[in-house]
Order: sequence, then C-alpha cells, then structure tokens
Amino acid sequence: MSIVRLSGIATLLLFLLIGCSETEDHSNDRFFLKKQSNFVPEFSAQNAYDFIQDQVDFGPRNPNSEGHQQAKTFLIETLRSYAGQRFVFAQNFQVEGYGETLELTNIIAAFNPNASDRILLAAHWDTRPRAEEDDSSTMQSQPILGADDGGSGVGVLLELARIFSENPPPIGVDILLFDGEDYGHSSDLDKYFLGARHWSANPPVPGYSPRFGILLDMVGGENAQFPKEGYSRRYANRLVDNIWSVAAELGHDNLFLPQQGGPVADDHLIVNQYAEIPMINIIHYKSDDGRSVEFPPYWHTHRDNMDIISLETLQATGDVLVEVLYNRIPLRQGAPNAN
Ligand code: 1BN
Ligand code: ZN
Repeated sequence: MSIVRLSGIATLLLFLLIGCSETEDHSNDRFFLKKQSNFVPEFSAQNAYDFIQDQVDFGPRNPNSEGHQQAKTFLIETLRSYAGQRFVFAQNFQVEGYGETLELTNIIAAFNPNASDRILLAAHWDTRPRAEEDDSSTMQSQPILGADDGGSGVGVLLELARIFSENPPPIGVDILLFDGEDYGHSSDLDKYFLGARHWSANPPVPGYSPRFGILLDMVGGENAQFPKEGYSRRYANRLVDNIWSVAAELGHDNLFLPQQGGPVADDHLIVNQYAEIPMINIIHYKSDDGRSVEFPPYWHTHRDNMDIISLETLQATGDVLVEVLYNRIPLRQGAPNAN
C-alpha cells in the first residue's frame, strides 16, 4: 500500500474519530457544558459589593437578632423588585436552638419561571452568632458581621437577580437564600444547615428537580482560592471539572484552583443527601494536600467585615456564573424554555 493511500486512510480515521466525538449524544448528561454563541451580560462586582455593604449595614444577621429581621425584609423586597412580587416566596419555619426558638426563613426567587429545565443557585443569608476563632476571648461570644461568610454569596446572587431582570436567562434559574446555616457550636453539626434541612424535607414545589445546584459560600474575600471541594466532587465531579474549566478559559484559574480540596460540610451536603439534587460548593479555603481544610484567617472572627471584601474575587465569581448560565448550558431540543 502506498504512503499516499495510507495517509489518506489515517486522515479518514481521524476525521471519523473527531466527527464522532462532536456528534456524541449528551442530552442525558445534566453536567455537560459546551460553549454556545449567546450574549453574556456584564457582572458588576461593584454592585455585588454594594449589596454586601447593604447587608453589613444591618449589623450581625444571626437568627432572632434585629439585623436578621431587617435583612430579611431587605432581601425579600430586593428580590421582589427583580423577580416580580409573585415569584418570590418566603418559607418561614421554627427550630429549637440553644435555649431559644429560632424564627427562620428561607427566601426563594424564580426567574424565567415557566421553564421546566432549571438551575438552582444558593447561599446562606444568616451570619454566625459567635466568633470562636477571634483572638480576643471577650469578643468570642459576640455575633459577627459576616461580610464574606453570609454576605458575599448573597451579594453575588442579588447582582445576578438584577442581571436576570434585565436579561431573561435562557434556562430557568432559582435563587435560594438559606437561613440558619451557621448557628451551631463547632462541635454540634446537627445545629448547622437548618434552612437547608427544612427546605430539603419540605420542598415548596413537590418534585422540584433542577439540572444541578451551585452553592456560594465565602466568595468575596481577599486572596480567595476555591479548590475543588470534596463533597462537590463526590456528588457532581464532572460538573466541578466543567465549571473549573470555564473559569480557566476566562483566566480565573488563580482562584478556581485546578486542584482537589478536602470535604467541607455545608448546605450543599444536605441538598445532595436529602433533596437528592446534585449541588456543588464554591467556597474559599486552602487544602494543600487535597484532603485538609484550612479556612482564611478572618473566618469566624470579627475581621470578617468589609475590609476583607475584594472586587477581584467578586468579579471572578460573577464572570464564571454569567458565562455558565448564559452561554454554556446546551438546551434540550423541544423543551419548554419559554421566556
Ligand atoms: C462555612 C462557613 N461553614 C461555616 N461557615 C461550614 C462549616 C460547618 C465549616 C462546620 C466548618 C464546620
Ligand atoms: Zn461560617
């Protein structure tokens, strides 16, 4: 056989191989992401920053506090201004705390509400009632401002809500603000994730089954790093890889580290286990060996205030989210995604 003939066959084989991989059927792969050719609106880190400031101005937002009540009203009103009055729902419930009955509220807003194909975005809006990691022992019993831990995820989601109101997303998107995430003593995991536990056991829409969920926790701190968190990998490994690849394409792999991290118990673990919705967590911590978990030095201290909030971190987080939501999710043929 001549060289020309052989190289012709090789080219044909290569063509068939590439051709096959491009026509592969991904319609049953809920984690599959592929670049579309859609307009992607700008995410404003300054707006996200201002939404964090708005929350921090209410003071600590731990359950049953004055700041908690005021922040709740602010969050419901702000989401109603973007999603419309009818598409925001406050899920009120009570949980026994440490010698007190906690009045808690999960806040839910639906965008592109008629689409059956949906993505869930979540963050916790409560802040920690104590600061056990603080250097000052007298300050350890005082509630924290939680600019990053509580404020930042909500700030990013409120800016996304504003964007959705101006540019209806191509897929349905639900924003879910969990209450009572950070209430428990550090040795008492049962008293954490109270809102996620209640929502998972009492889904406001029976049978609700979005493609996937993304939890944002501590996404605004200076020098942030987001390793590929352990439970996210356990429940949705390919989604983690795909989203971290989008981040790398956008030049944000200095934050979205292409590196495994240890497991962090958080609201997404509850959602994965009890609501059976695959949800990943974008969260700032260090994990040098891929197994350990080391939170930033301001974590659960009074240094978690506006001074450590970084526009660069907010911008990277927002850039990745708008790119994924507007331009990476392949829509299923014939699915009702009406706007
Ligand atoms: C994240 C931020 N978490 C709390 N604040 C989750 C967590 C729960 C981390 C228990 C460590 C222990
Ligand atoms: Zn916390």
